[in-house]
Amino acid sequence: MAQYTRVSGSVGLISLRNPPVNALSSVVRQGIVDTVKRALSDPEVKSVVICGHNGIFCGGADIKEFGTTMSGPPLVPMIHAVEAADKPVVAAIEGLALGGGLELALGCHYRIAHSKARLGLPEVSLGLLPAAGGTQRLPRLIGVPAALDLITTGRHITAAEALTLGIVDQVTDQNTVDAAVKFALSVAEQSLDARRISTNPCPRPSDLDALFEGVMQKVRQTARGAIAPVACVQAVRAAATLPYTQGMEREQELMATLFNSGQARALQYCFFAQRAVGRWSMPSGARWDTSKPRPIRKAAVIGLGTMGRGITVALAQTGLFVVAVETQEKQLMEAKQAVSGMLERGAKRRGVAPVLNLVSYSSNLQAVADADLVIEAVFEDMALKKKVFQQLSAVCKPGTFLCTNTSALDIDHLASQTRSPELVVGMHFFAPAHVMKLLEVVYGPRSSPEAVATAMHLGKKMGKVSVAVGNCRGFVGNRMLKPYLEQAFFLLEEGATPELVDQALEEFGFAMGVFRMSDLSGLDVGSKIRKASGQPASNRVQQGHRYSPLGDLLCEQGRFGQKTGRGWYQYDKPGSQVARSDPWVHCFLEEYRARHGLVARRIDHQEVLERCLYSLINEGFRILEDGIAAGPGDIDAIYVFGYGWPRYRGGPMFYAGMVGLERVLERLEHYHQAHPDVPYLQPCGLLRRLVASGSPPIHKWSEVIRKVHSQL
Ligand code: 3H9
Repeated sequence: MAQYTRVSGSVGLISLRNPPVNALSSVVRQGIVDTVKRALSDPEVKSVVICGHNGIFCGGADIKEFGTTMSGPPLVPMIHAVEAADKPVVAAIEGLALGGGLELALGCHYRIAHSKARLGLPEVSLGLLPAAGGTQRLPRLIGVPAALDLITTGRHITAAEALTLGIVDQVTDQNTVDAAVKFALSVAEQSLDARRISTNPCPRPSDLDALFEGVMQKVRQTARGAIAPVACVQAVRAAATLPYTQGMEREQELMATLFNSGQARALQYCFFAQRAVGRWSMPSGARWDTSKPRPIRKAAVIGLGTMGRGITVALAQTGLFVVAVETQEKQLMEAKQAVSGMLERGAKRRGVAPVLNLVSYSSNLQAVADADLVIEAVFEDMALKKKVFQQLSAVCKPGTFLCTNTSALDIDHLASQTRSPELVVGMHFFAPAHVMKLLEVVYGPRSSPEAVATAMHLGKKMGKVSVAVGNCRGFVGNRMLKPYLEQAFFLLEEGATPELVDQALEEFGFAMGVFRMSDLSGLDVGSKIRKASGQPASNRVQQGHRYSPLGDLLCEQGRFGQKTGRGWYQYDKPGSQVARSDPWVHCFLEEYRARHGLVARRIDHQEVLERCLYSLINEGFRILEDGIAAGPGDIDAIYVFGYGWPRYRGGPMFYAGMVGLERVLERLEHYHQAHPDVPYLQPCGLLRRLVASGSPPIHKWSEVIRKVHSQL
């Protein structure tokens, strides 16, 4: 709703009230229409201030209303009515003015912002464009290039930047509403002619065509198939080339296309999935989010390889004291330098002082004795990790949480090495750990809700999307990756090239195809792990199932990926990132096929996508069936934030729903018939159950999953 009072004698004060972010729900829009009318018809009122309750101006249109039947007054005419007012209307921007919130402010005649406020038009990240006049007013106010930047990236800007760009008229450190009321009093009698942005011409850049061509090219490249950024450019172009009314028509047309697209639905689903992963209950019924996290003041990291270094940086940047331990002196010195460099570069980027003093280094495990939480990040070897956990259990003060950054190993096995298994959880970071958003928090059967809550809370403080998952080999992300990688190898055996597979996946929207990604992360790591688990290379059958040793055979040639300058591709020099096709790999594949009597056949993009993605999705259903992930949204958040799954496709489980569960089932059946020795292609029981239940929408899968669990 919107509350109305008269202050300082002649200022009508309208306050938006819709916690937590004063989103423009139908009730709020109705409230604005009513209170603006009231202020304008009150002869005592000479000017109006619009503010938001509770320190937030407005977070934009109410996303929860999208996809429902909209009631209440529409946003566009509501903002027009504000702009058309014959008394000055001042927006008092505290906290946030985002999306429709900023568009409302642009409809006001003046904008005063608090110095800590953030402004932006983030609609593009929801698959939309600022369709309440934002694409037409902003370029008129700040020029086409700056508007294009803000609208196509959706980035939030500070009040200071907004002032420099000319979006706000004044920035204050004082009480924003008081400053806005004072301002409103000072402009009460002034002409509003030049203040109605929609009536002003849009500054037309001289090189308009070249400008838009350049921007469009850049946007298409970074969008990788997302349609909203492209529509944003088209809408701003309309502002620069058409009169306002026609520009608005174009804005609405483009919005209608986006609004009804699967991409907008997927992106909005991701928005809510990202927030929902923090609210989850353990299968025992104990809710970790109601069991309080314990405060962590001092953390420790054991093992300073790539992962340990990244985790150390991420913890220190959160403001925690960190003890970084590496038993090998040489590696410790190198790590110290690397961590300091990362902290300095990060601080420079963010315009803050580096927090080098928060990190202390030691080669002695005793140094972690008084840490509240320890994250073990030594090499992925169970025997080594077990030893570290035994030592930690002996060294650490009682109550210290012991976490492991393992990407696949059994958490419970590690917990059993300690005196207090309830304090053991997995904290699976993704490389580089100070950059990647995802954190899998893995609970074993004995992990206490307090330990899970503490790890989840710490992850959130570190700016991660933390997802609680159950304990099984590979947890959620890597468990699903296995069939995906396996299919990619099988496709090579059957006649595909790394280039063909990668191209299909990149066209689908992945930032990198599976082989380019393997070259980046290093082929030797997986190979070493497979060797450690006793899997013989070169064997094409393992445990009665088809297996491809291609990755291991490549490693035997010293081709570890980018780091050695050779992998599935060739690179100009070790460490270079520009992948070039390598005839050696093609010969290697031909020889391999000849050796094993395999006849290469033509493989198209569709088969690549179906086999790689559907086998991954199939494993996702198994994970839901096993109760390892709480729901499809958790799996999708993991894939979007940790594995480069294109956000505009919503994550693998959402994508399965978009494709149609019957279709996924039918294709899996087809491929399993063709490859009966590949168990990952055998459709999972839950998928069959969902199809038999009429393929309900994704938010109703939980009902079917509950039934499956109750029958187990
Ligand atoms: C738009 O405006 C379209 C128009 O141009 C044209 C229309 C014609 N609506 O993120 P948090 C909820 S599109 C409904 O955890 P934070 C959120 O779900 C909109 N609900 O907190 C969560 O609920 P819960 C353009 C919203 O402090 C709670 O608020 N605007 C909305 O980390 C707290 O959120 C945007 O894209 C909303 N608009 O971050 C802004 N916003 O507690 C989207 C938030 O039940 N929002 N909620 O889980 C954000 O980016 C962040 O939420 C924000 C706060 C920065 C505001």
